[in-house]
Amino acid sequence: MKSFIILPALASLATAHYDLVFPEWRGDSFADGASQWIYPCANVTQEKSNRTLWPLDGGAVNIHMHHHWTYYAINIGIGTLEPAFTATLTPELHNTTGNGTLCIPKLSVPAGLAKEGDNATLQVVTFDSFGSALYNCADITFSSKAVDPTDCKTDGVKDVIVGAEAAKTSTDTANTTDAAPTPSQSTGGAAASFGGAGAGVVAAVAVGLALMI
Ligand SMILES: [Cu+2]
Repeated sequence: MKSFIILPALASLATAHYDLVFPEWRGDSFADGASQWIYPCANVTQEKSNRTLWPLDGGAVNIHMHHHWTYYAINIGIGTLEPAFTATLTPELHNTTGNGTLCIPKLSVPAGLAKEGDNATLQVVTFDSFGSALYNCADITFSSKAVDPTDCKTDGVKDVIVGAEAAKTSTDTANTTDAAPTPSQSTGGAAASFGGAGAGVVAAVAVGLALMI
């Protein structure tokens, strides 16, 4: 009986999800036969073989988020044909709130991971607090000739590293015990607004839970 309650909720979520704008995704994961729920690349095959040149030390990623909030991770597999995603480019947990576009201007690739001319696949994973995950992939070639997109911008999406606000707040608290005022104390206001953002994230998570239920 429970599945009758859960399935309509999943169906409504299926109308949203996200688009991978840059690097150009492997293919339209909203098309028939594709589903972003399917690991590892939304059941989009490499038949069209479109590849985007991407800088050796990492490049831009532009995602159009349709959900109110999500966690995300971006993984990479080096190789041409369905490489295994053995490395992550997001070692810290990211949380976005708001629907709109997220531009990561330069997602770093660890030195030595790839060399000129290597093919690879980027896997973007968005997931909720239950671990339900959505996938999209983009096939790339590492190249010194890669050109950054001119239209990558963040609009309507706030991206935070989970736990970063708490760490920053404790650092600022430590700073206030210093005898002399320091320039870092001027970030107190920023810390306060970070705290506000943290509350917003909690609220957004609550909204997300409400939507899932
Ligand atoms: Cu969705």
